Amino acid sequence: MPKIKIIGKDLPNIPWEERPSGESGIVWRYSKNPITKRNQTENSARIFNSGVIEWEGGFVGIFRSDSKHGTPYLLMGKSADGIAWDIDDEPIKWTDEDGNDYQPSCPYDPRLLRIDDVCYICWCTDFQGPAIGIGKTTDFKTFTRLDNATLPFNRNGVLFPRKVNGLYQLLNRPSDNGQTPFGDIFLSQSPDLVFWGKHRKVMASGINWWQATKIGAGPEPIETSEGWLLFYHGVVSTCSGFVYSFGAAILDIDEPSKVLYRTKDYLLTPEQPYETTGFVPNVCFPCANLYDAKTGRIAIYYGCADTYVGLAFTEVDTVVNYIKEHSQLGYIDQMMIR
Ligand code: BMA
Repeated sequence: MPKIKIIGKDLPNIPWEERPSGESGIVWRYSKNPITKRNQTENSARIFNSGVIEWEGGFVGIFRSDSKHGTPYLLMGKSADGIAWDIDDEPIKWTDEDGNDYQPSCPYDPRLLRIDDVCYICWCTDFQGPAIGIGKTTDFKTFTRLDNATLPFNRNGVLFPRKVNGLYQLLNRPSDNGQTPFGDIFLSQSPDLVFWGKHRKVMASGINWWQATKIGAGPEPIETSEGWLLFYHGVVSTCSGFVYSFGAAILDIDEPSKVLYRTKDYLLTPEQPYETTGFVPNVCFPCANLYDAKTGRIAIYYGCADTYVGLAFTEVDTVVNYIKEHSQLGYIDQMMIR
């Protein structure tokens, strides 16, 4: 039994592999990474930054697929073990709440989570520039797209798995229309997933080199007895372009715009060939996590080099204690900015 409690379901069948002997990382990679192939479906050139949840005893995923002409699509997949995936070749079809056709243009980087009995998908959508799109489903057969949650330009939107203080909580990252050489994490709140306000700043980039250029939220935050555990990506600009690593933070349970701790060092950085070589080299981009309340095991799904999906593992006691003991907050993180 972990000492730090995860508030969530017991999911004994999430993907898991013990930390290999000789491995000292707080987060360790699955030995058979990557878990998706380069041309996994007929029309996909690459499948990577993707969302996953437990569903009816197995798992469902909403996958980012870049087509061979370049446009990204969202594909649905199913898996019994969370590792071997059967992914549709046809994109998800969306309707609005009245049943009218309502397809997103250029959807990518989906996050998938459940609030009560409804599953939500947040993605980056084209709204005359990147913005946060939101949709929902209760059966993974019909998908309802809601109004976009933000104006352009914004990326890396993810909801919390429950309301806090009666409001839905959406992490997001104001951006630009291109490759964005800046970016901090903000929080927006809503009573109904339609009207968003009470915007708060959560965390800034810039404090350590690996997260100097920009940061962005990863998977849905995990509720623990120590606060919300959030994996997030951090980017540094180098002579050869951006390098995407990931770290983690603990946010206050009742006031999630307040950062309690965040890792000074990255937890995972591109080192393996499938992370350093691909369509966009040097990218580790976490988009999903599965967690088992009973054992404290956490499986993290991350995009590798914009080409594959990889899996990494950690345990709640290990990672939360590490974050607390190796934390460095920036000046801005400690200020309440409205
Ligand atoms: C970001 C997003 C991600 C991608 C990353 C690295 O701006 O577009 O989908 O993984 O760049 O290319």
